[in-house]
Amino acid sequence: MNNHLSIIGVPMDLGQMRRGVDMGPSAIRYAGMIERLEQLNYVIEDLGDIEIPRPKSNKESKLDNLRNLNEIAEGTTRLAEKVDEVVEKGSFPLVLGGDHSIAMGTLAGLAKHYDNLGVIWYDAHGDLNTADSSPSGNIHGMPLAVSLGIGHEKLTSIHGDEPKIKPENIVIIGARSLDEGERVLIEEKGIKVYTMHEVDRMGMPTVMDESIEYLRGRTDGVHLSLDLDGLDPNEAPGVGTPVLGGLSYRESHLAMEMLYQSNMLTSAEFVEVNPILDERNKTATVAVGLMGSLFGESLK
Ligand code: NNH
Ligand code: MN
Ligand code: MN
Ligand code: MN
Repeated sequence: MNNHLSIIGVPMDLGQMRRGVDMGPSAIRYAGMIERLEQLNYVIEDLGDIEIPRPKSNKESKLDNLRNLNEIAEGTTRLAEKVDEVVEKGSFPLVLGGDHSIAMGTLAGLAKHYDNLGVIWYDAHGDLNTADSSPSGNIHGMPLAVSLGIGHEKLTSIHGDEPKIKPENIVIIGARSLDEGERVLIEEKGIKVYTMHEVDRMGMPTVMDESIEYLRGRTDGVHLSLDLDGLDPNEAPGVGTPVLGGLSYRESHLAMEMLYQSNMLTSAEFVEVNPILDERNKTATVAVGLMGSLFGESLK
């Protein structure tokens, strides 16, 4: 693994309706992220936080079932430029959310450097909605669709007009809440999904072995987009849209360890940590623990 890490905080809460997720980057830093990673002998630079615009008044904010569209496009464009820069100089981007809408920016920045970027989407949700299929108008339910080039032009054109990823390079893990339109898209595009049903039946070791093997053959880089609500709300309560029956702490650690051992990861983001909804910063602490495993802790 690249031993230069660049940390980018994204205090974004505009992609959903629970305030507080903008404090995610602070909560994760406060939980000791830098110290934890420094012990693993990485060269770390903390680039601080991306500037995110303030939301408009409520009336203006939900045009076309896309809440805070313009502000999100602006903030994620800044993130894309930063991620692009970091990869350009040969460092590993580690992005801290913020709600999951930020993934549109991360993937747009990465897309400038990979023709076949692999994406592991670790999440209770598919985030494959469009304005037409979204039950909420919340853009954090849309970033995977947008990155495939499906959605509002203002979002699909962030940092480049081309689709940022291809459907066959995606693996979704931990899904247990998929909207109807998302199921249709998964079917239509042939996106690989390990729902909780598959994780329960096959076990995490097989799910990760298969995912790694699947991506290794077809990708030239792999991004981990980890939504903390992929974990069970008992273990990660500080998230805006908790769904029962999630991945355990141990399963998630194993997944991170196997990703480290695969030696294929080229970028990562940890999103949806909301310290206001949390219990004593537990969810940020879990995130930092998972980073420890992702960056090689168990093997030292
Ligand atoms: N699918 C729902 C929506 O589009 C919920 C999305 N919430 C998430 N996604 N946290 O990861 O609004
Ligand atoms: Mn570049
Ligand atoms: Mn998500
Ligand atoms: Mn989610």
